Amino acid sequence: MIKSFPKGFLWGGATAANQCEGAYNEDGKGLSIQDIMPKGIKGPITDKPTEDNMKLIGIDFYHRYKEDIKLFAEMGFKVFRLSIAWSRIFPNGDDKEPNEKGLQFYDNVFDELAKYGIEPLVTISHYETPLALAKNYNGWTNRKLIGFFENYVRTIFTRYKDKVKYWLTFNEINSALHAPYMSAGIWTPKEQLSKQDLYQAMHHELVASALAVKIGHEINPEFKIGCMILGIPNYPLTPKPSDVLKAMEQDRENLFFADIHARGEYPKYMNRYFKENNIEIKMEPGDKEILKHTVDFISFSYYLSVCATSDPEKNIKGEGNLLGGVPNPYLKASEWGWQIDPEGLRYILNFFYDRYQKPLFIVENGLGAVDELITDENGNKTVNDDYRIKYLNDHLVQVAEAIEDGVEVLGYTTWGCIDLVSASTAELKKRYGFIYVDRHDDGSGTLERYKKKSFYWYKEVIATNGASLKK
Ligand code: BGP
Repeated sequence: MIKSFPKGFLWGGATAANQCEGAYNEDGKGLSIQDIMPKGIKGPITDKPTEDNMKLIGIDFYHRYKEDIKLFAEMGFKVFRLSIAWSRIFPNGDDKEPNEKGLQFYDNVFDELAKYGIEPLVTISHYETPLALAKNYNGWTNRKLIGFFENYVRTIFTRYKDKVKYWLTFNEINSALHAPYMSAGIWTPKEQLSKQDLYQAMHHELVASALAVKIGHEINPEFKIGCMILGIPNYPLTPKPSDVLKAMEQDRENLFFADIHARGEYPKYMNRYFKENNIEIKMEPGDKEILKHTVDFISFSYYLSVCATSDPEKNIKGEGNLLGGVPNPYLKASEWGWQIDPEGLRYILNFFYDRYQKPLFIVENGLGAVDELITDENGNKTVNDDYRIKYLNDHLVQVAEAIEDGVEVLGYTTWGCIDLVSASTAELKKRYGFIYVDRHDDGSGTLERYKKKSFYWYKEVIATNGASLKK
């Protein structure tokens, strides 16, 4: 029997505004970069919102949040991760005054969560930069974004200081190197961006993130503010020393971001990388001091691991969320080609904890799959998603192992606890939820919610604080 989960462990689920809220132009909301990318990162950017963009309606969380939160409460959620859509609060990003109706919406959501004793975990920027900041300033390449972000975080920290304790600054901040438009609102096409441009933009985000930590702690010293990293361990494809070094290098591409957030300064290994790639980060006086405001905890998403090889012929990129990598011959993949590796979660938890000795929070993990809605013997519509139950069970068993190893884990929120529109491909066919939403890629569907088999399974896991998991 699994006993490792500590008392007060934060069990829950995760979403992002642009993937579930819909109401993309209601109550004063401005457009976000997501509103003109109907096919996700793999498709074209359009010049204005088009009807085939599933995110414009999402799953209508904006109007149905009460019903959804009630279902989360029925599962026993202790925490619910959501993001604030920056463009609901500052429609153009650079506005002087916030949009009151946008602020009110999140007040309502937080109040609803409070009714059930569910702790909100709020991502401040989850792939949804206001479009005007992308078009008029070229997103985070422009240092001015730091000031706009500061205004935004001051506004929400002040407004919600008694309602929200846990905050995350930028979702998967390391993904900006790979998806600069979606992740950092950079309008210039990726192919035209140099490494200099990208790392300079990243410097701006990193300063903004540390500034948020500083401001947050001034506004409410009780705040717990974390960074959010796309977690993806790189294993050497073979024991060849050059493969091991390659894995180390690839890991550092991501660790760079966690290192700065957790240690408060640029890691030394980047000096060489910057020199060899002609990168010179332009810093302003005071930047180094701001970076010293380190996070209270490290959060990360975890879906898969990849391999690294020094052999160019074997360096064939497999599928993966935003990063991908060389497939591991020992692992099986999901229907979308993401390699499933529960033990990798134990590994990365230990790895992060050894490196930083800061509490960790797994804020995304889950299986995107095609679900079939059926009618059971009692006439209820449901999904027999045993594959999802197995995926989550196996990962949680490894979380328990990591806790047993001594790792401090604050909580676990499964990605897309209710079906929502996917980030990378903007489809609804790829479902993650415990709750099925009747909406389809052709736009049809009633938006009704149905409980899947995994709904009852997760409820039991939470009620037993993990003891019902199967080793
Ligand atoms: C992460 C993002 C999420 C989310 C998830 C699953 O990279 O932070 O927003 O969507 O991946 O990815 P997808 O939706 O592409 O299946």
